[in-house]
Amino acid sequence: MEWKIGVIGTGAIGRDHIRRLTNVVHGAKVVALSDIRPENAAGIAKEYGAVFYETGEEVIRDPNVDVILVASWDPTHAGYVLQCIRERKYVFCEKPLGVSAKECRNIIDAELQCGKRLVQVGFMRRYDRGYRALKEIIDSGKIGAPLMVHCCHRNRIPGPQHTTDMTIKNSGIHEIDVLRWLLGEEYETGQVLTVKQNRSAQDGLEDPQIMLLKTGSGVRIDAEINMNSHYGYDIQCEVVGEKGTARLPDPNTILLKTDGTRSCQIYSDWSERFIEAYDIELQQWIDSLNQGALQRPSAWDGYAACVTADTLIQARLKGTIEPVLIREKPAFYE
Ligand code: ISE
Repeated sequence: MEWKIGVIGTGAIGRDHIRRLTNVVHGAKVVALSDIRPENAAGIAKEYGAVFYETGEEVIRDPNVDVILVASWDPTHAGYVLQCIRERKYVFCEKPLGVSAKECRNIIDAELQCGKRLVQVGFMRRYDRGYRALKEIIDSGKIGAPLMVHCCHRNRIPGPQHTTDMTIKNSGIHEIDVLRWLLGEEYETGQVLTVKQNRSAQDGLEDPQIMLLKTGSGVRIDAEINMNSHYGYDIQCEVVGEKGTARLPDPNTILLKTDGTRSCQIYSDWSERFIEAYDIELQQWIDSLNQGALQRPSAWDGYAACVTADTLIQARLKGTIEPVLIREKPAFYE
């Protein structure tokens, strides 16, 4: 079967997903799209032979559209996802699921009421080969129980709209999700440290920030979220266990030895670094639609990540350590 997909948002990630759904993924066809910049989206619609709509609502309502992919501006995600649930259409929503825990709670309530899982959230790191290998090692018990995790998430430069809150809610949210998944537990408390600020950070942007999290079993996590590394896009994660450590591998790159130097390329952004993870993620999403059994990350995972991000933002503003208060998980999401 070929799933007819409507894409909302044709910025960097939306456009990349349209290319992927058309040229890489089997069993999918992009048939409709929209974007707040119509001049941009109309051209892409023409290029891919899709119908162009002025609004995302029209994409969702189109009877020719079976399923939706939301890749628009973060504050619009929750509204589109709720409309998809009302229309009983499957929806893949790029992270974050909403810009507040409240928005995500509304999505969970709507999905529970509908009685069918329709939502998958685009936390693509769970599909990355390196993170999967790391999870296998943790689960095998080879390094004993995890005690600490040290992470860094470095972007070369931030986008022009980037804000201090987005460092946690749009960037650090990847660490929040992937570490919940790696460790298989929820967070208990969160705190944010601001360190000496980078003078090249845009006006008003607090950068870098360090997120500190403690899980229910007491694992301590520190994650540097840095928007101005200048040298490249660099994702690191090391898990320290009772009997050993395990570190996320760098992606495959050629080690070059020439002119008395050793060097290797560092990717410049997430679309290169996680290209394979995105491919696998969307192929598996389509496969799961065929099987009628959605995989995770679910709306619940999107909610848990958002509660944690909200908590960290509060903790940063107040300069305190805050409890992460996640509501009881409904059996529906087990
Ligand atoms: C961007 O929106 C992403 O989702 C990337 O994966 C992340 O690394 C980057 O920091 C975000 O701005």
